[in-house]
Amino acid sequence: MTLLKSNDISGISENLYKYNKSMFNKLGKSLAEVAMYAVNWEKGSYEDYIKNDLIAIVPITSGNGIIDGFSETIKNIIEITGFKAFVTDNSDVQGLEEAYKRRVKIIFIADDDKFIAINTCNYNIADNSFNTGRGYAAALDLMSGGLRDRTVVLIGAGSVGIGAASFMTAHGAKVLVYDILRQKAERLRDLFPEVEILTEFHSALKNNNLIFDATPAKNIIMKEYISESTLISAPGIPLGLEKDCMPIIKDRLIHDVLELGVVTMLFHALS
Ligand code: 2YH
Repeated sequence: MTLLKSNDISGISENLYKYNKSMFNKLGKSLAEVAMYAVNWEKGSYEDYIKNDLIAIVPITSGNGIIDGFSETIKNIIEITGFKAFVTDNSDVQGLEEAYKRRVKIIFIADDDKFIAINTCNYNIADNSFNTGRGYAAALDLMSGGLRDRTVVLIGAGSVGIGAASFMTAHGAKVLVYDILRQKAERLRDLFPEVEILTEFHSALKNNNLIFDATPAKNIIMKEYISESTLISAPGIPLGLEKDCMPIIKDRLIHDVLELGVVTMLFHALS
């Protein structure tokens, strides 16, 4: 799991408008609409939620401590969807107290291992890794014109991979999973029996044009795997593509540091 550094998130807030626009250009939907699709949102317009629901982000000091700019960036990502959010003045328990006193609907908190959004009314808990997987799978579905009966090579069977597989199998994709630890691939296959385990992903990447990279490994996707029809969803930090792939794939690549995962968490917590 990647522990974010201040450097990883600098620049996100300033570029949110541009990011939302590029999402629309690639997928025909805004960030919020992709997230709603990812969580199978069935509550219609979210205008009333925007009017009534307040969201708090509580900084957490445990482990490696507060990441400079993290909470503020989460707040800004949430606000691009129209919701009102604030970072509590205090951290940890006092921050939680502050959030409850202001009667917030959703609380975002993250330590070194887990990042969740809690719905204080219905007790829903939205996990960042699982929802990042779902959000990016929804993006791949939209970018490809639908995953039904299409083959997707899924690299990485951790919690992001599990989230991705849950969306993709539910939408009729044929998922081929590879993990460097076979046991993890088997655990994912136990959850989704229709998934097939790959023992070697290089030939699978050469022969398939839909790729989901759910690993934090560097340089595993090389230029030779990329054809004119290749589409890649890659939430991993750092990005798994070799540098020389970028000019050819950038318009057919979904990748960010936090944005889509956070907005998908929000809609999961609200649903
Ligand atoms: O970056 C992380 C973890 N790797 C989350 C894992 C979720 N997939 N956590 C952020 C820690 C934030 C810090 N405690 C703060 O500023 O509140």
